[in-house]
Amino acid sequence: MTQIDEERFSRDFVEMKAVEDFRSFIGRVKKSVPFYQGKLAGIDPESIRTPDDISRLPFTNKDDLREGYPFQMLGVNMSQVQEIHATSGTSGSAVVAAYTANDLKLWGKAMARVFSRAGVGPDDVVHNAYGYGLFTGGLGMHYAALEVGAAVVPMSGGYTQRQVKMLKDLGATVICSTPSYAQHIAEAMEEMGVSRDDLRLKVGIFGAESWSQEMCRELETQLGISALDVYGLAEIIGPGVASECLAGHEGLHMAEDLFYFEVVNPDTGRPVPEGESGELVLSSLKREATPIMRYRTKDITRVLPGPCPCGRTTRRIDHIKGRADDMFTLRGVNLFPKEIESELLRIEELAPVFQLILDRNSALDVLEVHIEPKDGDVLHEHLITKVKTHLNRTLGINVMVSVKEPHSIPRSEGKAVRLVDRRKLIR
Ligand code: DLL
Repeated sequence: MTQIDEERFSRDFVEMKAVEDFRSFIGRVKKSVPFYQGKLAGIDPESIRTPDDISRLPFTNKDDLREGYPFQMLGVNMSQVQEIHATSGTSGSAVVAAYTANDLKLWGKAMARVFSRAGVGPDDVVHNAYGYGLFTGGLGMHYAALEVGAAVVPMSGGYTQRQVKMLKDLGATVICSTPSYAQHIAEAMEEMGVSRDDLRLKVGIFGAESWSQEMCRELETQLGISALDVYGLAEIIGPGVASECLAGHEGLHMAEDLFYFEVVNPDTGRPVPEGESGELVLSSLKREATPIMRYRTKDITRVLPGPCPCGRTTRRIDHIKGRADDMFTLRGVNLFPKEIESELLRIEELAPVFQLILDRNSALDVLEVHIEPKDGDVLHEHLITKVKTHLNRTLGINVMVSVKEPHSIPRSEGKAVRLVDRRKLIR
């Protein structure tokens, strides 16, 4: 069966199978993971008959995984583990994600679907600029290329001028990186006098961070590609949980036969009606080494209604709006960094980089927006007024604006740090 066939099952079948798979998943994790033995004590797997039954089971959150560091969440013997990844742990201890041989097959399958949705196959050369290492981006894309029979160039991040040279010399048709790093590569191309016509790129597979539609359009124009969004997280599998197809930005197809998903109200934990925004909750139904039940991702999205024109029947989620952690409130307006990115990218005089510094002035949150002019000669006063007025008109917020020297805002080689929250440092 091809990846496409697996994504065209009838909805009734997918939904019936999902509950069945969930039931056996509960039985399995209850036996194999000590953490779930405690958490699921008193719950009979056989009592799980409907999505509503699932929605009443306990959640797992990041603190549970941190407390389980390094191996308490392991559901197999170490002799069965073949690969171990970990999240960076910048805001607490790291979280370990382990894989058995079957888990690596599962990951390959999920990632092959990502590539097949993007039209990538044996004739393609994949330039992989996601970081290789403990981060799952590099190897996830690598396995996808192997699975669909494409040639892969394992660039990893960094050495940006060399990235441009290799893109050109090796005739890459596919680029994989974070969207912010792709922006940096596009900027380097311009400086090196390399145009999109010197490259053979046709598609970009971008994810691991929030990015706006404006950034997507910019990358499509700069690189001459379809820029597709891919979503995932190490705790569940890595990249491959969901991704866009070539139908034209119609949302991200969920691999819902491999990963059970729910969207819940972040305050109450109860499911939201279809189409309403909430927090994505994921269960890695088939994972052996570190299986996770009802994981609170903190990622905010919604289920898109109706079928996709591409013919796949899997449900789709909207682009991730942001992480619940990254949302801030300015005088009553709730905002995610991506919404500010959308607006800044509409201002022509600005380079496509920015940083947001969030601080607290007595009881009120204040936001300073760091921007860079595209052209060093532009009047700073003019830019400051323009950005302030634009953000006030479009988002209804008052911000401070600081114009930085060209090339002084740090460029990202992986996940960009868009928001520096100084309030957290004060607390
Ligand atoms: O970022 C896996 C990945 C690698 C996804 C390459 C796509 C491409 P983690 O490092 O565990 O895994 O970070 C997971 O990144 O909970 C989201 O907050 C964020 N994230 C991932 N993909 C997207 C996306 C990888 N497409 C965390 N849009 C997740 C927005 C994303 N945020």
